[in-house]
Amino acid sequence: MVLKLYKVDASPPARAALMTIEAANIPNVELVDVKFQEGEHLEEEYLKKNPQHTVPTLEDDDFYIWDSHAIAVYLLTKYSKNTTLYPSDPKQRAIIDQRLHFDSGILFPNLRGSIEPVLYRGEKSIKQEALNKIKSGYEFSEKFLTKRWIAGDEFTLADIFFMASIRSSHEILPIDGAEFPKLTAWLNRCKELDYHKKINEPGSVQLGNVIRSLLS
Ligand SMILES: N[C@@H](CCC(=O)N[C@@H](CS)C(=O)NCC(=O)O)C(=O)O
Repeated sequence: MVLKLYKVDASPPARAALMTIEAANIPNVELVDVKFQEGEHLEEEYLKKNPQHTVPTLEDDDFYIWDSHAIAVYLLTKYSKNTTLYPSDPKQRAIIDQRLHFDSGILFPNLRGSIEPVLYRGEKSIKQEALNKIKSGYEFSEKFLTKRWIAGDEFTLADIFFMASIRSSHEILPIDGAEFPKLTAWLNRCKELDYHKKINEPGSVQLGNVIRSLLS
């Protein structure tokens, strides 16, 4: 078995996949850095693996899968069957899936939409409308946090994905602790985790620094 994860450290979805691998103790995953600046993700060799040219992409022998959410669920169901990160109980799983779709459809796209004009189109500021969308993601997340973790009493895959997108968004629009007390307390709990310290914090700061360096 050869498992390879193609990633970029500043990428929130790549960090979510990396943290899933750490949280579930999935061994022997070779990490491959994709040279974004040099356009490596647009080269033929990468496009054969993932025609959508996104990171992360997972290679499992001759099988390729991309989208961080699909990668995480694949890894957990294949290599970590009894994990509490993604329990088999239909209702628990449905809540986690709802949160994952929220990340995939709202949290991460709102972050990506806010920084893409700066990263790729030379814009020198982030539009207020884009910041409002990020804030709306914080508002919904605050409402989801009726218990300790994003999908209930237990730490799950949902927390890993929200950690990646929300900690990164915090670099662009700092979370106001008075306005979002539950979200702030939850993020502080996440900050205690080893893989947050090792993977998510430095990657988020790296992303923030790149954006700040491009803003006027
Ligand atoms: N929904 C995808 C989003 C992946 C994504 O947009 N990744 C960005 C980096 S953060 C990327 O690869 N951008 C390069 C491109 O789209 O060409 C996932 O969760 O994996």
